[in-house]
Amino acid sequence: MATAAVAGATYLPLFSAVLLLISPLIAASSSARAAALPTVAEQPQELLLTFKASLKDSSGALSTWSTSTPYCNWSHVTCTGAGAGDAVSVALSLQGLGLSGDISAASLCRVPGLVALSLASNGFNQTVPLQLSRCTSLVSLNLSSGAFWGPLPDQLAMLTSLTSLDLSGNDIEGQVPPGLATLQGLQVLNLGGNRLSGVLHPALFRNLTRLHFLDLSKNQFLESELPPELGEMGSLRWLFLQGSGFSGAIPQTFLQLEQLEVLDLSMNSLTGALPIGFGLKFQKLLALDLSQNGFSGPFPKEIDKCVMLQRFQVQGNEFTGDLPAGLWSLPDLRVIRAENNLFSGRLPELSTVLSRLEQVQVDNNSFSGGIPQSIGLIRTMYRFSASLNQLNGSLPDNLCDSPAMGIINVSHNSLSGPIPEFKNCKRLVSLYLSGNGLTGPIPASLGGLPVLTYIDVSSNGLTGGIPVELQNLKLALLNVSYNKLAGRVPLSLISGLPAVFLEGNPGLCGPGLPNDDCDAPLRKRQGLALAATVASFVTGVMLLALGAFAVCRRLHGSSSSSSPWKPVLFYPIKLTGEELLASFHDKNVIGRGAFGRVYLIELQDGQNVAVKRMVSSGKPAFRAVNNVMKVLAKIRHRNIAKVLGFCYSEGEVSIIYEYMQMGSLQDLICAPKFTVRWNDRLRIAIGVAQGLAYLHHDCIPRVLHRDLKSSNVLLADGFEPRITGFGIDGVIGEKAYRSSLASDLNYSCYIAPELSCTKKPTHLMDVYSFGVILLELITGKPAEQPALDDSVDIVRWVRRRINVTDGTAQILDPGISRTAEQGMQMQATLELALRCTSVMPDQRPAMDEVVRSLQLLRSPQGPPSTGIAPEP
Ligand SMILES: *[C@@H]1O[C@H](CO)[C@@H](O)[C@H](O)[C@H]1NC(C)=O
Ligand SMILES: *[C@@H]1O[C@H](CO)[C@@H](O)[C@H](O)[C@H]1NC(C)=O
Ligand SMILES: *[C@@H]1O[C@H](CO)[C@@H](O)[C@H](O)[C@H]1NC(C)=O
Ligand SMILES: *[C@@H]1O[C@H](CO)[C@@H](O)[C@H](O)[C@H]1NC(C)=O
Ligand SMILES: *[C@@H]1O[C@H](CO)[C@@H](O)[C@H](O)[C@H]1NC(C)=O
Ligand SMILES: *[C@@H]1O[C@H](CO)[C@@H](O)[C@H](O)[C@H]1NC(C)=O
Ligand SMILES: *[C@@H]1O[C@H](CO)[C@@H](O)[C@H](O)[C@H]1NC(C)=O
Ligand SMILES: *[C@@H]1O[C@H](CO)[C@@H](O)[C@H](O)[C@H]1NC(C)=O
Ligand SMILES: *[C@@H]1O[C@H](CO)[C@@H](O)[C@H](O)[C@H]1NC(C)=O
Ligand SMILES: CC(=O)N[C@H]1CO[C@H](CO)[C@@H](O)[C@@H]1O
Repeated sequence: MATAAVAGATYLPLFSAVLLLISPLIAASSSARAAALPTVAEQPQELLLTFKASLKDSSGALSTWSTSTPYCNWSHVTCTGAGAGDAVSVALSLQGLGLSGDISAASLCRVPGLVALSLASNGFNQTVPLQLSRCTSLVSLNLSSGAFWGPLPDQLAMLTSLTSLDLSGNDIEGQVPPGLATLQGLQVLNLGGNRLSGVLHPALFRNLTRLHFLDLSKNQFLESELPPELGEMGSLRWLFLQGSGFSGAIPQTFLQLEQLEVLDLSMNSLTGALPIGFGLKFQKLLALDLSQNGFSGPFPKEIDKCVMLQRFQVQGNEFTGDLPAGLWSLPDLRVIRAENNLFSGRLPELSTVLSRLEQVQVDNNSFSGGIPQSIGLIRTMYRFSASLNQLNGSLPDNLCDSPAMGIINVSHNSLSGPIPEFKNCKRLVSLYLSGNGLTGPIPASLGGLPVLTYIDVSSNGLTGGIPVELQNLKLALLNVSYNKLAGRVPLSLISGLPAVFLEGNPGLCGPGLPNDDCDAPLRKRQGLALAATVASFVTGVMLLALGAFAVCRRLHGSSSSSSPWKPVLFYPIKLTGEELLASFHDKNVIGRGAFGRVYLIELQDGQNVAVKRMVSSGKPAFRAVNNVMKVLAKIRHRNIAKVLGFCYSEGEVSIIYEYMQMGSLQDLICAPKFTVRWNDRLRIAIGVAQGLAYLHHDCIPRVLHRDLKSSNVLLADGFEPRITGFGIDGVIGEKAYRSSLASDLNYSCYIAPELSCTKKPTHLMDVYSFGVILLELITGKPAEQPALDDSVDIVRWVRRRINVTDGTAQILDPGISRTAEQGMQMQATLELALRCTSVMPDQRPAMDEVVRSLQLLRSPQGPPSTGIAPEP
């Protein structure tokens, strides 16, 4: 411990004193180490500071690096092994700090005991520094996504201690130097997502025998066959070669990769048949992806030996013959994707007890025979899609009885018989039956399926009328064209449906249809009252599959018919639990965030409310939620959106908020052109500041927002903002709150950097988020990705530009015209925003001070603007 902590100290007298103390110890150790004893100028501390000085650290992430603290205490530095006489091992974790500039590797590499270096996710924009090859003690080097370009230096081969080398996600080009084969200790090699080209040298693979992770994916210029030597890397567990221009067949040697857990060869130009025995030894394989290649021939039946396989993806090839029967009964298999091949034969019956299949996609093959009766009995199945085959027979009655089933697509087959009375399909979203020979009526029971949204029964031989019950559904697609349907089309369906969805049924009648006189044949239907709900029809069929499926997966707890959803309302609005549940539809989604989705719901009286449906709540108790919500509902301020109520069901909470017709500030900013005038932007800024100041300083008890972002700023008439989405941490609990936040990187740029290292949230974290909104207003750019070619967030974007030029002209939104005075206001606001987004919390102003500063700006004599003084 003495060596480490003390070598870092700056007091020379103390340093020499300690040297005296420990010199016997040093003398006793090897002479090599004595020789390596740093001279004063070469103390690790100084070396690291030289290294820091070479970097551009525009966000001040390395501000703790200074002579006043031992370097082991600096942020992003970890020292280990500082115990009795051991050498210290130093790890630098500098990923994601917005660093750029020149890397002074020469001084860095003289830091003794430097074992790990990560410069990942920064913006260096330079070649991989040759000097890094001097860091010979490095065990782990991570330069991924650091904006490095140019060739991969041969000299990296000197880093013979490396076990992990990650250069992924850069623009590295040229060949992979064969010299890397000297790195025989390497276990992890990630070169994925670069511009590597040429042929891979066999020596590379022959010598790297310890490698267990190899990623060469997404190097579209590699032109290589799969090297047979790869198959001799017996330790390989993860092999990612997708999207890299590989051609030829899979070498026989691959069969020996017994440790493989993931094999991804998708999106290459691989061809030929798979080697016989493929799968025999893959006892540990979890995921196999051969999709989008040119493989042909039958699929080897030894795949049934892959007892741990979970994902099987071979879509987009030219495989022929049966899908091996043993595949279907693998105990852990979740996903079979074999669409767009030339497979034939029958789909087998499955074990309904043991199968864990979730997704079966075998569209566009030549499968024949009937649909397996067991599909609907596999409780995990959510998607069965077998369109464009030659399946015949009738639809099984139980086809969608699986409690998870969301998507059924058996269109374009040779199915016959009636459509069964599907009644148990509580989560069915999409039902595609078109292009078969189905007969009989459209069952009225479909109208009772709670989330059914897409129905395509076109091009069959269906008869009878269109059931009025279908009006109960919130349909986005109802295609009944080209059948033999007749009778009156329910009114709301006519008004919402493009006529093409009805065409090809001469017997249908109603206003606007070729046959608009219904009275003659079908008098008996006239008595039926038509519900007033008007379903809106979206033709964007593309959206359906995944989005809609997500809805139905979320609908846990809705399987019983009496809804457990009872809203607690603090204002007189008309909304029942059933309506609420029925509105949780993809097409109503107006926002997605860390905590779940926000739905826009139109009430019976035409009023709109926004409902935030929390997904990963910590299952709080009703009583706790009720208490928190009561507090939130009492907050009254003209810049704060009302909390109208909430709905609680088995630990799941949805909060009902007031909604503003103009949408959110984010909608405005992300619109194709954000042209709101500066005066209005300032008004928005002041309103948000006032609302936030109210939460912080005037509410009893005080409330922290903790999720302030432009999508949580709603706009009323005249750009009067209302803050929404506050106080969620109180509802779901701190733990669930933090883990949700961590799961969503989209809005991470609003989150104060200290959140991850402090237990207790503070009002200054809200101030940071507010600063980010100010920057959005000033620059006219969205916070997450201000420049299209740039992956930094707005705070870094602005700080970089401030340092590059001394002016701020680049930063202020060029899209709006401004007077000289407004220009000055913008500058002053920028200054304020920089203070609010200071990395040091104690340098941020409190919200009441922010309000005062902004209001002063708007008053006619506004303060003279000084230059910008960003953080050091
Ligand atoms: C450095 O860190 C150690 C252990 O974390 C702590 O005891 C010490 O006070 C720190 N020194 C300074 C100067 O911050
Ligand atoms: C990288 O640097 C070059 C000049 O060396 C410059 O033209 C280019 O715009 C820079 N790229 C980025 C993303 O900063
Ligand atoms: C390299 O750093 C990135 C970003 O921190 C991280 O995602 C990745 O896992 C690291 N690579 C290795 C091999 O640890
Ligand atoms: C591969 O390993 C052998 C023996 O371990 C060694 O002699 C040879 O130099 C290595 N090849 C390269 C290119 O490092
Ligand atoms: C069916 O698969 C073939 C390749 O096997 C492909 O060319 C064709 O486009 C696919 N058809 C559809 C409708 O996807
Ligand atoms: C389905 O087609 C097969 C021939 O492919 C035929 O033998 C069988 O009888 C058909 N089944 C039905 C129910 O039509
Ligand atoms: C169903 O299959 C047809 C034909 O392959 C396809 O056009 C349609 O997009 C599919 N629908 C869904 C929801 O998968
Ligand atoms: C409706 O079905 C008809 C007949 O199958 C088809 O031509 C049309 O493209 C379908 N429309 C949509 C939007 O699916
Ligand atoms: C994050 O943004 C991407 C792209 O805009 C979107 O697809 C994704 O759903 C977002 N994630 C969340 C959790 O909202
Ligand atoms: C204002 C400011 O932060 N300027 C810095 C910009 O970056 C250089 C190094 O490239 C520093 O020396 C300046 O202090």
